[in-house]
Amino acid sequence: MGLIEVADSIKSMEIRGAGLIARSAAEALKRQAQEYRGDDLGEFRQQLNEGRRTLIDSRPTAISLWNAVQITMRGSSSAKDVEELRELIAANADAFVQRSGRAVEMIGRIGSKRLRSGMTVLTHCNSKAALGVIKAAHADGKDIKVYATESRPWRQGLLTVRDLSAAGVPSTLIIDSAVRWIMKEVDVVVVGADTICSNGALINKIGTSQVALAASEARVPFIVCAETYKFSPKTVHGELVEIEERDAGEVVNPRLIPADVRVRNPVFDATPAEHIDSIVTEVGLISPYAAYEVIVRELGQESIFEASEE
Ligand code: RI2
Repeated sequence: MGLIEVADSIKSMEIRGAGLIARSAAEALKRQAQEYRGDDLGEFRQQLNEGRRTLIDSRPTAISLWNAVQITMRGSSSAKDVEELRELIAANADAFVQRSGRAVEMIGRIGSKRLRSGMTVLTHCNSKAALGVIKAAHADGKDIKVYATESRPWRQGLLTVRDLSAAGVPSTLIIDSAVRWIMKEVDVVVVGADTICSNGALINKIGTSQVALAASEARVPFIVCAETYKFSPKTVHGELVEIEERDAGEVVNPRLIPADVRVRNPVFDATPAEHIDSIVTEVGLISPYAAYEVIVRELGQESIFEASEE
């Protein structure tokens, strides 16, 4: 798949999940670099920069995409010729993809320690990182049951229950509006992340903040699973995360409602740090209030500088 096709697939959500879009973007840049046939360094750089922009613009909310592209392009301004730049991009992309895979595995190991046998977990949408935690606990022989929300309008909950069923984890699908009613049977909520802000707020699939409110009210711990490349250096500069609004046709067939009725389809929302018990990252389980530290230590001052340049 060429870079434009990857960007289109991210936009149409054939490629989805904040981690997967990040890995796919890094690989798309690597392929674009490998396929460049000329020997003009300036032209090559320009093509890569255009590719970078196309990927970043494919979905606006998940910072994983921006971080992946930045990390893949890092050091490219000092390359002396086409070959050196090509090799740098390929090495950066490979390192990022490996890092991402290891991070999801590590999060599974760390997060699973918070799940005890006999627990009922509620998860929202379809997060590889969150499911990694649940499946790791199950693989450790713990008796875990899961409530999975449907996650309208895309119904990623169906992917979640299929994945859990294949792993042998008993799961029950519920509609999104059943969350507060079901919460009395839940011991812990485990969700993924599209972006973690420097103030510890979580940006994740629409409805996450309602799940967090219901969990907070019922004193059920709310755990977020996020690789460190899901933390946002842009938010350090006070930037607000753009919440993607998708086509209303994803929510309802326009022929079923009067023409004067407006339909909105925001696909992410923000959960403040106060409703988050902890964030499981590949470098450990942290308080949401340590988000700024994670940005500085794991993504580096360089990323904060790059974010200010955008
Ligand atoms: P992993 C998804 O977004 C969901 O919001 C999910 O919680 C998040 O990405 C993280 O997923 P979308 O692409 O990276 O379905 O943990 O809009 O797989």
